[in-house]
Amino acid sequence: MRKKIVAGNWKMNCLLEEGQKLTSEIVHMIKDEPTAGVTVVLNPPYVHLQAVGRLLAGVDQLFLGGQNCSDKASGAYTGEISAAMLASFGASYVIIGHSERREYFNETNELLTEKTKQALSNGLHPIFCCGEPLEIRESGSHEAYVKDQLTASLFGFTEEELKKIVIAYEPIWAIGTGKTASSDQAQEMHAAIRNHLAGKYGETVAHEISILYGGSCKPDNAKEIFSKPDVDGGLIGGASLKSRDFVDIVKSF
Ligand code: 3PY
Repeated sequence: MRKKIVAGNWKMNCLLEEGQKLTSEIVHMIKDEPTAGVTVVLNPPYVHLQAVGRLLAGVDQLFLGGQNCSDKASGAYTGEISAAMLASFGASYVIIGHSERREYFNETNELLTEKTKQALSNGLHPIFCCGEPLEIRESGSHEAYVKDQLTASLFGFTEEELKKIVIAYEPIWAIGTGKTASSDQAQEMHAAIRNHLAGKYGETVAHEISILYGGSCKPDNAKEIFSKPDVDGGLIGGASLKSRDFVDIVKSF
């Protein structure tokens, strides 16, 4: 059985107290409401990792994650945060290659391989993001585009390494735009991604990989999207900043 995962990507939002309040509310709701069988990951900004991690401690289902990590292990890289540092704060996951990082910080497929290596060698599960911009979707080459991203960044990893990676398919045209891929569009891409993984690593491995949908996922569309056979959860942006919405999404399986 593949893991069902809902991960909140807070992006550059929440001051310390807001982040603590949000986390406490999520912790209480998750404890009080049945969401068994879903792994929930909170990915706050780096500076809140310790405070959020303390609030998550001891809640079985809840895990801490980073939004990024360095491609380097350590050294004179001012402003960078290593995967080992994230792990030392109790993180279990790290988002790699979000489209905002690819676009605004020029992160390339090659760099993302190095970041993924760092994450894996420090015991973190990378949540590896892929997805196409609007013009690629409109040209009809979205499957090829996303497959190329995965091939370029991930296909050098061994089977054992790949099994630790979570894939997040996030069509860029659905991020922060209020537009969502339809559940059929999501299923089509998730199935294509799984097929692509199967072509390299075999069906058994491909069926073990959780593939999350991201891009304006909300309580009112999560149920429909999560009902699709190849959708194993979501990477949630804006709605992860509202405890009620986020937990309702967690309850959408
Ligand atoms: C979104 O839903 O907007 C995201 O970018 C999730 O990572």
